Amino acid sequence: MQELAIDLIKRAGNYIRKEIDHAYAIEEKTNRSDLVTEIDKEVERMLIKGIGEVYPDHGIFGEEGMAERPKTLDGTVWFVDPIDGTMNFIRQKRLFAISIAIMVDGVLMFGFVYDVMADELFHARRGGGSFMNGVRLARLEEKEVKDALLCMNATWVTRNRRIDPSLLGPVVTDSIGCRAIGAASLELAWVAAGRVDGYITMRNMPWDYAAGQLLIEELGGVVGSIEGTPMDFMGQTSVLAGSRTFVEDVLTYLGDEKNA
Ligand code: 2AM
Ligand code: CA
Repeated sequence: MQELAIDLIKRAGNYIRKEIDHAYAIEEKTNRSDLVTEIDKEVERMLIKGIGEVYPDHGIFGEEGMAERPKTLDGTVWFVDPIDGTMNFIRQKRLFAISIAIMVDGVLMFGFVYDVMADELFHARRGGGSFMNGVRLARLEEKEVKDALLCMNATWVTRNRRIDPSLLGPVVTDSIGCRAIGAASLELAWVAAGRVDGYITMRNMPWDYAAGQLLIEELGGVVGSIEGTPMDFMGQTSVLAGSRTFVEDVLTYLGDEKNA
């Protein structure tokens, strides 16, 4: 499965790099910041076809819905995001990723995040560690918020529909800085690589976070919801990711604020 996933990702990466400078159709999905292009759809079709040829009985959750989604997580299921960070793909032509995770009977077994333009492939295998371009990544450093470089979109500290904007403000204030990439899978991969120390978002789907989650867990880190609950992989969720120390510290901030 790992060999197939990496082969498909590399082929899809070549295709994206070839098409990125050509004209392509862009559509809005739920709102004007939620975009899909014909490249996203074609890459998802390529990935689904490639998986289906070798494993016709595996389920596939693809973001763009090019295959019928499974009803449950029984058996082997693949979470596929053909382009995570479509806005970056369109506007910046960099900092977007192909994200694939493989789950067996509800347990994440493999995760792949491929930064297409940087040619950086992050991969993890349950019990086998996490790697970037084949080089093993180090365990996450345990860091409290005050020593952490955060990764979070400014959306969540301004007026928004999902969280009181005053809750995460103190976390940003006390941290050593705040960055945002705009591609969740890559933000999680950067936590795994120690380039940032934590990632927070209020709005992610399993194909955004599943691969990155395994990358982080294999390095001793924690990925859960902002309420401190485990992921359920069946719908939209918040994500709080980092070393155990970081995650527990953020939960303390949120608890203190809620109880104040
Ligand atoms: P996408 O580019 O694959 O849509 C942007 O901050 C991050 O959030 C990206 O990883 C983006 O993935 C994801 N995202 C954007 N809109 C979303 C939505 N409505 N639900 C879940 N994730 C979303
Ligand atoms: Ca996508």
